[in-house]
Amino acid sequence: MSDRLDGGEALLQAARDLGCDYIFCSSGSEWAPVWEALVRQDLSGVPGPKYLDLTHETLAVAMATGYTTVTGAAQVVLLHAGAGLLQGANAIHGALLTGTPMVVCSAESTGYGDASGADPGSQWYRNLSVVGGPQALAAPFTKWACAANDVSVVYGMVKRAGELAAQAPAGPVYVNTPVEVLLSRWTPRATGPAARPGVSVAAPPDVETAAGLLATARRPVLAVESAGRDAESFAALVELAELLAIPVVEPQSAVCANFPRTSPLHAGGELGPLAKDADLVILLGCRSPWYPPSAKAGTATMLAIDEVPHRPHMAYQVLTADHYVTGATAATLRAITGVVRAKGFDSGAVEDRRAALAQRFAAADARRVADEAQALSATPASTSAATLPAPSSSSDLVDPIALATTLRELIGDDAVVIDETITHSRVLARHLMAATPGRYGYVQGGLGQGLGVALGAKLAHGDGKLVVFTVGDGSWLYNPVPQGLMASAQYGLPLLVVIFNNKKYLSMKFNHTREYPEGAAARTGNFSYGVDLSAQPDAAAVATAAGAAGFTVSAASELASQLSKAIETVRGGQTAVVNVFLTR
Ligand SMILES: Cc1ncc(C[n+]2csc(CCOP(=O)(O)OP(=O)(O)O)c2C)c(N)n1
Ligand SMILES: [Mg+2]
Repeated sequence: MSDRLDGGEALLQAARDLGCDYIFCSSGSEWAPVWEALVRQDLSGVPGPKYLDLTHETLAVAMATGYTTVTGAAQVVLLHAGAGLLQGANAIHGALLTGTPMVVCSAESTGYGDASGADPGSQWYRNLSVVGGPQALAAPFTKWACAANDVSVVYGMVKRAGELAAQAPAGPVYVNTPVEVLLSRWTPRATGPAARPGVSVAAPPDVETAAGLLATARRPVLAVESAGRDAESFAALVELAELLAIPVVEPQSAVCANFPRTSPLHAGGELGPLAKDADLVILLGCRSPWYPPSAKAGTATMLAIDEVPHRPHMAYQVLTADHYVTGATAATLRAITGVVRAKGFDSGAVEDRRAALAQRFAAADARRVADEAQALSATPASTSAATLPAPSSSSDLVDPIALATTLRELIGDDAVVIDETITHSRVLARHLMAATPGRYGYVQGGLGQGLGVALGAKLAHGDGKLVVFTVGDGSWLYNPVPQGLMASAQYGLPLLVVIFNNKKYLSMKFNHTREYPEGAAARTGNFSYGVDLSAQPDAAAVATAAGAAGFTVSAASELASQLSKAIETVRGGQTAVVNVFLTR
């Protein structure tokens, strides 16, 4: 046996030169050459990516998404053939929606065992081939997909793929690295660290236009979905909004904390009512401001500020923009703020607006506090050991607002919340009151990714940071739960999982009734089709069987004490799954 270098080494060298911290792998028979290269890396002590064996493709891809969401740096994901790629497709599509850069590789065979040289194994001939190659499968849900058809191009193609993934709009790319290619001898040439992506800078005339519109607007409103993913952009938005007293809306389509919910300038989650009376609407990293898409509210001038306003992955998008300012968010906002400061503005009008917005915020916040008090009034703060909890009935189940509020109070300001709830997501966003970048992130795309995203975020944050995963009972069932809990234990990634359990797909019931308000189901109350989850397994028991700690809250009186115990468990290093039964 010789230790000659092959395609596996070329792939690993590309990952090293891309600065990857991790390789997230869901195993397949094509990856022995990479495992060989990793063993050589261990033996030589050469610094390079660490390797994680993950037992489901959704988990592998979603962990990469969670990790990169925190660090910003693209990672490599290895899946198996077309089959593993298809199983990972849901999460790769999610990465495309979130703009998460990553390099996904899987393989095919080029010789099917008839070619001279290494034997790929009969499974590639019998079971694994895909007409058109796996890159054809990957193309619709990646930024770019291609095959490395010769070992001499593996290194260059994977490295360029990583650079391409990081360029705006950032997203997943796919490289097919055939088995025979990975097994071929490789002679390294021209290797070296990859370059960081450049920063796109908005054109000065566009910045001037934007600054002019902002400085003269009487009733501006700004909508933001994702700009706060980057802490610098979050800070730059706060500076601009505070300078001009601009109300900031985080619509339902917002996917992360973008602006402090505690700020008097935070104007909630409904753009329509404010836009209707506005003279200027600013869309900041806001890809879908209206629904229906063409139903723009009001007659305001529309100013879109975004690094890539037209999302190439969207089949249909109506921004209704009058002006585009295209450039990296933080730098663009700072440039606009600079021009506004230099040119001046009507500070009297701005101060009047600031006072009015503060009043509006105080009223909205008083309503929030009242809603919380009412929800919590059904939830005694604690139960003494001597008092047995009353048998649960629907009346003493937990109100979702009480759960969101109690969670906020118990997890502390530093914790991170990854959310995959559906009908409860607005409740959570409103009551979590995220005030800092990274505090809150919503999982985008199909269900089942959240556990992986949360584990990836925990991997990036390391010990000391509490990572909370909030999830609906239906969404939890879409997650690879045993596989995720296995990874949590194996790699020391404890999470607090909180299941918002209404024993149903409530969102499906809402859809059904919206479409058939007077239909047979609405008339009879028979929602046994597509909604009912009463047969779901006991989530706490499943968690316990998989090595986590399981908690069940079926009465409001138990909520705070069980959540506290669960948080202690997580701080002690073990994942805790808290299954909370809700009133709705
Ligand atoms: C992969 C995938 N399959 C199916 C769906 C459709 N879907 C959207 S929401 C939902 C139900 C979610 O149920 P749950 O998490 O309990 O939330 P609730 O509706 O009760 O608030 C389903 C099945 C989806 N979004 N993704
Ligand atoms: Mg549900």
